Amino acid sequence: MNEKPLNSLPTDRLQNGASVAVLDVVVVGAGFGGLYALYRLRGRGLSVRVLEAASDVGGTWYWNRYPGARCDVPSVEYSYSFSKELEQEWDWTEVMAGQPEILRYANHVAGRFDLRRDIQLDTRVSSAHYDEDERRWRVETEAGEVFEARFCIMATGCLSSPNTPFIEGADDFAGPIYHTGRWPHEGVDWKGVRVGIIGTGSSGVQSIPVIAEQAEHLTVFQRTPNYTLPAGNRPLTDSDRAKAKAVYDQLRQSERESITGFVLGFGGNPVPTPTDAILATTPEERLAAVEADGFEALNRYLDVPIDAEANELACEMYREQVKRLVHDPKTADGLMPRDYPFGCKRPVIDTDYFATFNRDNVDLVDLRKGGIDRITATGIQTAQGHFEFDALVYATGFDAMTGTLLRMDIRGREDIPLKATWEAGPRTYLGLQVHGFPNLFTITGPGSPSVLSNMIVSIEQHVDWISDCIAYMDQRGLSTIEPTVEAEEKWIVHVNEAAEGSMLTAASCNSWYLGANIPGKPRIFMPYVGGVGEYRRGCDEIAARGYEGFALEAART
Ligand code: N01
Repeated sequence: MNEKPLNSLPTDRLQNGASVAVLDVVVVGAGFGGLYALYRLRGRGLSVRVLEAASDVGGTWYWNRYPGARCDVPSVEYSYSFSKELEQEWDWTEVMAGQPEILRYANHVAGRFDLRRDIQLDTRVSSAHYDEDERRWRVETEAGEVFEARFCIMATGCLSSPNTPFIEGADDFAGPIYHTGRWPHEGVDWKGVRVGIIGTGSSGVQSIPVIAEQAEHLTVFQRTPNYTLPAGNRPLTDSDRAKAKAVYDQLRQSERESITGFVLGFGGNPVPTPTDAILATTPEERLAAVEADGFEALNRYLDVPIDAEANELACEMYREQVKRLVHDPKTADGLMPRDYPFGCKRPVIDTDYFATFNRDNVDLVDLRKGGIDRITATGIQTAQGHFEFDALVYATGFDAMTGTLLRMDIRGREDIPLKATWEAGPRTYLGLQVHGFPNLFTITGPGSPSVLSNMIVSIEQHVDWISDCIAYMDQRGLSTIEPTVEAEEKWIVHVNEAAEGSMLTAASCNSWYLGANIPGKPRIFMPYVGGVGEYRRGCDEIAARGYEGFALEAART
């Protein structure tokens, strides 16, 4: 709940009889990005208000409450580093924390640092327009409230607009339809329920084993099998926690300098450094590796991410292990990914995913053998027949990275909409700013490591950079900052070059990184693949050179 009423904002003024809150900074979103932005900017003495559509803080962890939701980064790394006290007082219970625990952590942070008094919940932002005369952002909510601020920070998350594909007849279905990204807070009682689930990305792969345990019957509609690896999750012991707390400083430093923003992998063990070339192995050696280490055998090879032939050998090893785990050969075959490289999509982690298909109450419908025709009142009609259900689950993902920004009416100089500027795909400088949109910042925006990294490490880096930038401007009496066209163009070229030739951009890869999951979305590789450490150094150097590539305007006198 809000602890402070809106009318206690620092400066209000009347406009056409309505009250307008005037602030230094409006932050949109109270997930991990928005919470830290508020903490940091308020600490600089700025007036800040966070506007959040949800009824509480937590962002992605507020919405994604589906059964089995869990982080794919070890909990001691998927946590804030800005407060040593917070690090020491919070006790994670599992190597990879589940959604309820991460949400508790977000709430703890909001309370611990007295953030709630500047967060306005149940407030969906509908538009943000730049007023060139006033050099201010005018942010409006769906309820018609107006905020004006020198700076507007979009902390709206990368995976926050659910993708609900149009399937003919969905409105006719007699039972409930759930989306993993908008799960009911009261949970769902699956006892005695026949469930159909569409989608086998991270959300599907995580929820399928848990729903299967409770439902009478679960049918999985799979369009593309995924490469999913066991999370190796386990409870943390007191000794694990003590060890982690003793080395937090070194751990954070290593994360900041790393490529991905995390240094511990599945099971909380250090990410192994690959040493062998798969192309130099014999079929017998590869088979022996699978026999000894299962999916983990794939971690050994350094040529798999960079060489298509090597990658295909790894895919064969992957399929071999699926065959070993799934008893029914037809189901095993259906679950085997083919025709696209290992590592082209975000790695999925699971707990007992393949074993779930050995249960009597679980069936796979491999949509490659005949797709969904329509949803009926009683189930799903496919080219392979009709399947009857009491409830349906869409685990169909998100309009990633740009979806949430483009659903708002964001307009920059000359009233130009962001939608028009990004018509052919997102354009940013450093994933932080867009030319033509002065003083608008995007936390973990497209063109930054964002979704390729430990999000909290990247969030903290962006917020710190933005906070330092605002301080720099205030110290020098500067009123606006925005990228030059040239700097933005150069950065886009660099982002594209960095991803070229990797599995991430293979022609056969249809990932949400490329926008390929949304019909009509331009196929552009959105995140920056150059690595968290190198990116951070680049951003710091740009700031040290007086914000090279940005145009800064002096305040009007
Ligand atoms: O979404 P997805 P997600 N008919 O887009 C299928 C993060 N995350 O929510 O591959 C039939 O990956 C679609 O099929 P296809 C994480 O970054 C993290 O699972 O397009 N099927 C696919 O199988 C992750 O990468 C965690 O052929 C349809 C699925 O739906 C990201 O969120 C947990 C369809 C969508 O998979 C997104 O994951 C959960 C249709 N019309 C999420 N439309 C962690 O572990 C779509 N599909 C931290």
